[in-house]
Amino acid sequence: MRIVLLGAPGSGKGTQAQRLTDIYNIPQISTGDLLRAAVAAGTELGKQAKIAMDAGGLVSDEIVLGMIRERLQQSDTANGFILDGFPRNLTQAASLDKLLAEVDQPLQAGLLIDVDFDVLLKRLTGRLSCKDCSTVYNRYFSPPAQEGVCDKCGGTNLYHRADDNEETIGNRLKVYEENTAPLINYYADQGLLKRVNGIGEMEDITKAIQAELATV
Ligand code: G5P
Ligand code: MG
Repeated sequence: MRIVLLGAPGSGKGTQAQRLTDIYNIPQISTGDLLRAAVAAGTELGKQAKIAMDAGGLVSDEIVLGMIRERLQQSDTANGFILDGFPRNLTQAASLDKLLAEVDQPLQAGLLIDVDFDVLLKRLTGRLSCKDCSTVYNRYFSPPAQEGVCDKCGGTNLYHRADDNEETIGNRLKVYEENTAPLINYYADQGLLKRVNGIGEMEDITKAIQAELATV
C-alpha cells in the first residue's frame, strides 16, 4: 500500500502512521522525523533545515526531495509506505508522482485527517515525543503510563518539540493553509482523496482509516 497522509500540524498524522505501520507492515516515512534527526546529528543539511523549522516555515524542496528519493530506495519500501508530512506543496507532490511513475509504483491514496483548527493548538502544546523511537504522547490526552518513560521502548528521553510553541505553531498553520491544503484538491482531481474525521478516540480514527483504505 502506497499512501500519503494529509492533515494540518497536530491532526494526528504521526500518531496514526505509527498505528498503520503495525497493521500493514509497511514503514512510516516522516520528513519531519528525518529532518529532526539531521538537526540532532548536526549535519550540514540539518543546520540548513533548522532555520526553516524553528520559524515554522518549509525546508527547501531540494533538501526534502533528496531525502525522500534516498529513503524510497531502501528495501523496506518494497511493499509500500506511509508518507507523513510529505508532500507539503504542489511542487513536492508533482515530484513524488514523477518519482513513483519511474518505478511504476503510483500512489494509491491521499488520506486527509480532518481536524478543526481550534483543537490543534492544545494538541501541539501538550505533545511529548520519544527521542529514541518517535512515539507520540500528549500530556493532557494520552500521557505515558509512567511519567517520563516511553511505553513502547522504555526510553527516558521524552521531549517537547522546539517548534511546538504558540508563535511557531501559528506560522505552521498559516504555511499549511497556503502551501499544503491545495494538495487536497490535487489528490481529489486524481481520484485519490480519502477523508476521515480526526477528532475522537485514536482507535476509532484508525478503524475509519482502515475502512477507507480497504477500497484501494
Ligand atoms: P512535521 O514533523 O511534519 P507537522 O507540523 O506537519 O510536523 P505534526 O506537528 O508532526 O505535523 P501530526 O504528526 O499530524 O503533527 O500530529 P501528531 O504528532 O500525531 O499528534 C499531535 C498531538 O495530538 C500529539 O500530542 C498526539 O498525542 C495528539 N493526538 C493525535 N491524535 C489524536 C486524537 O485522535 N485524539 C486526541 N485527543 N489527541 C490526538 O514537520 C515539522 C517541520 O519540518 C519541516 C517544516 O519546517 C515543518 O514545520 N518539514 C518540511 N519542510 C518542507 N517540506 C516537507 N515535506 C517537510 N516535512 C517537514
Ligand atoms: Mg508528525
